[in-house]
Amino acid sequence: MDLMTRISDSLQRGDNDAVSRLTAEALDNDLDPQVILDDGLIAGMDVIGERFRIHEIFLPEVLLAARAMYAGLDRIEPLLAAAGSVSRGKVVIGTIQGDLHDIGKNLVGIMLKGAGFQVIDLGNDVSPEAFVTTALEEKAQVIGMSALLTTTMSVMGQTIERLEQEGLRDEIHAIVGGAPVSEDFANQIGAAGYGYDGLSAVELVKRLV
Ligand code: B1M
Repeated sequence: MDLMTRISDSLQRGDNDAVSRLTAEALDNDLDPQVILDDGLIAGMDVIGERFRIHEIFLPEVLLAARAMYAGLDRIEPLLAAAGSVSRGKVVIGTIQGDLHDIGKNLVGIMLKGAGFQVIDLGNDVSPEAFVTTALEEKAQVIGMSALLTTTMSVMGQTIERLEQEGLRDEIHAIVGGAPVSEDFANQIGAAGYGYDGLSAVELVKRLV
């Protein structure tokens, strides 16, 4: 079995020690961190998501898989986030109010740092007020919102409305991403852009700033 399949399988079993060890082994073998991320870690998490959706597994297994995902991410983060010394701009990121999923948001943060942006991470369950107030205080050019739940993704629109009310729409660009989010949805709520994954989020922020 190849290394990427072993990483994916170990993540699905929630075996964080194995994920950490195999990720280190892959890096020692000079495999590209982005490939380890896409073909090992995210591939394993996709299987978990599908099995959870069809009720083949339940929350405890998903939590173990998330812990294993972080064990792998800890290994590759320093390589993905080898940021340049000059800041290209400031981005406030967070997962929107009502939503506790933070793996994808953290990945986007790591990639932005790697591209030389200063990232202020507000964590998860972040209110529209907190996004806007922090962006103002920190003089950030971009607010990056992540959502994984269809039930609460509309809160992203409330952040944009708040920017509008404060007359900040031209100054602070609000971008969105996350599994249930699409380009159409981003246009619908008046976002400055939509990022499909970490790389496209970085490209988007580079264009906006
Ligand atoms: Co939850 N969960 N979960 N979960 N969970 C999903 C999202 C779900 C799709 C599973 C399913 O049914 N198949 C489903 C949502 C259904 C829906 O809304 N229609 C779901 C559910 C229902 C729930 C609970 C409600 C379950 C319950 O309690 N009954 C509950 C909600 C809690 C809450 O938030 N209030 C819940 C809880 C959890 C855990 C805590 C157990 C855990 C999260 C742990 C954590 O994040 N620390 C968890 C997990 C792990 C998942 C799945 C399996 C995996 C998510 C993940 O981390 N993917 C997920 C299934 C799935 O997504 N297929 C699922 C890996 C990650 C790298 O991808 O986050 O998509 P992702 O990020 C990507 C892109 O989307 C993009 O870039 C990233 C890198 O490529 N991206 C951006 C993300 N943010 C971006 C921002 C950008 C740009 C790009 O710009 C700013």
